[in-house]
Amino acid sequence: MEGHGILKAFPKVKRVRSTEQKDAPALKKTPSEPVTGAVFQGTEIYIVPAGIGKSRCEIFHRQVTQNGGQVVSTFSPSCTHVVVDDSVDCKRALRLLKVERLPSAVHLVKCTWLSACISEKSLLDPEDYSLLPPESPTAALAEESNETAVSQVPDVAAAQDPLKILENLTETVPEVEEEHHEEDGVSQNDLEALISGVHPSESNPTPSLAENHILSGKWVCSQPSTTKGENHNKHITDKLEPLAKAYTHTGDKWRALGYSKAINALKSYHKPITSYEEACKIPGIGKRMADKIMEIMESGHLRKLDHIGEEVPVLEMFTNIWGAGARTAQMWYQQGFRTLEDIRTKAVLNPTLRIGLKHYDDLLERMSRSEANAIEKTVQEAVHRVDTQLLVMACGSYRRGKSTCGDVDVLITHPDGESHKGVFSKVLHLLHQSGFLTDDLVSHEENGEQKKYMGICRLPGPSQRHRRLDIIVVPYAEFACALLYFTGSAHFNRSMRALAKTKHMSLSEHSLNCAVVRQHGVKLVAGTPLHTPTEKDVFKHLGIPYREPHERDW
Ligand code: DCP
Ligand code: MG
Ligand code: MN
Repeated sequence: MEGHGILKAFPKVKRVRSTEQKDAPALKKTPSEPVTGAVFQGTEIYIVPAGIGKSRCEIFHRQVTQNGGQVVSTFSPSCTHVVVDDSVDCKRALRLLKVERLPSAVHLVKCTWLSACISEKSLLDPEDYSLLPPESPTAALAEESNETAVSQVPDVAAAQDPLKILENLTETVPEVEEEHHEEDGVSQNDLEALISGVHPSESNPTPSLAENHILSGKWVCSQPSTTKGENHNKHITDKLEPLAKAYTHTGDKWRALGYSKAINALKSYHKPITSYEEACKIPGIGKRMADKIMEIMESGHLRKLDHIGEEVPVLEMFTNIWGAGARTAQMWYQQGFRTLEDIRTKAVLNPTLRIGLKHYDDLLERMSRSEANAIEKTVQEAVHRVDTQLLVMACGSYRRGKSTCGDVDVLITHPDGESHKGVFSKVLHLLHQSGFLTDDLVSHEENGEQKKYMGICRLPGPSQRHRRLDIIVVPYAEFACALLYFTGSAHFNRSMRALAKTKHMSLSEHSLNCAVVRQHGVKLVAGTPLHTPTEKDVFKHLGIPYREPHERDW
């Protein structure tokens, strides 16, 4: 039954939909608790009260539901996660659940997983918090069923992950552990998250802890991406990548994550892998993954690829609509839709999806640098009609020097620190008026003193395509941090933020703060913004060499 995992992921859709429905205000049990985040979206969590205590249980419950998840009052096989107190071992957990073993799709995790998800603001890989020793009944079950089960079995190699080792030397490990040492069983972590809520804009799809911020013993952000070596294991990653993609589309995040971790590890490995033992030794590659790698090495093929479900290409086509994620795509598939024409004529579409569908082909295509430059110039012209002293810069992949760009990311600020105010709406008005902006996706997102626009534009003239355009207007005091953020790459940014954390600092698109106090991964003291007039200052404060934009292309 190879490929079973991919097909099996599908019944989850039902659960996802029922969660969506529960999120709908009319059906919500506790209307006083608005859903403010999406961290736990799609999860159905059972919290085993033993050892956790009532007050902490209630706090966890609130945090999960406030962040789009569902907490159930009894255990059922449809649960995605079962959370137990850190003192509970696997045997006891099964006893408490009154089951002999857990279905392979259910993740049995310590409650530090919940705390860490909340503080990291992302759904972390339960593998890192899993309760199961390799010889546990669940692991044995996974073995029997011949599943990849990357999410189930603790990855032996993970112990050698340099990131983990480094974390042991810094504040990050205590940040997510020992939370039940708090008085009355309520950790500061829980309290802080309760007070602040989880910011919805931080719904980063990639769990940050699980990501490799460290390469060859160094922080990703501290080394130039131009040293990114050749992929010596392309013959293997070429086979694993379609499988990772398939799992992403079917909504099997954990398997997708397991594969992408392995793919990253293989890509940065200094030589072609030649043996099973060698594969196992690489951080990010577990035994099961090593089996797959061996199969590819020996036969030149991966049988699992022959069993990718027929829904996968359909789901991929659906998620290629701007604004449609895996859950929307799965819902449509469940509703019987198979073509874009089905979506256009039969699906219920919000305005954003309608726009995404209308420009389906155009938005899938990356543009040349020269076209990105022409788009920047068009924006700049409008900006300078408002005030010639305004600074306008194309950031993102364009500033990193990529040969093609997925969109154009324009940053606007004013050196006097004041005159950026009011510019946003004037510029958008001018660009709408001239017909350059054709559709608005997110026309006005406030982010502190920063303002963001996401939309679609088209250069004048025949045969021009519609292109994605992002515009941010920022106060000059935040210029360097905003520029750094908007230049990316996203991976580079995550690495830099993780590095800042180890130095009791915090980096955002607004500022670099020092003297940040965190407890159990949660900020207790926001710290003091450092003076960062230029990007170079940010690197200097973090103690790493300055990297030119083209060296940040991780
Ligand atoms: N960014 C981030 N985290 C995200 C998304 C974006 O830090 N989850 C930052 C880094 C990106 C920048 O914003 O470089 C612009 O985002 P884009 O999505 O436009 O990405 P790029 O410009 O890097 O690539 P593309 O050519 O695909 O647009
Ligand atoms: Mg971009
Ligand atoms: Mn962008």
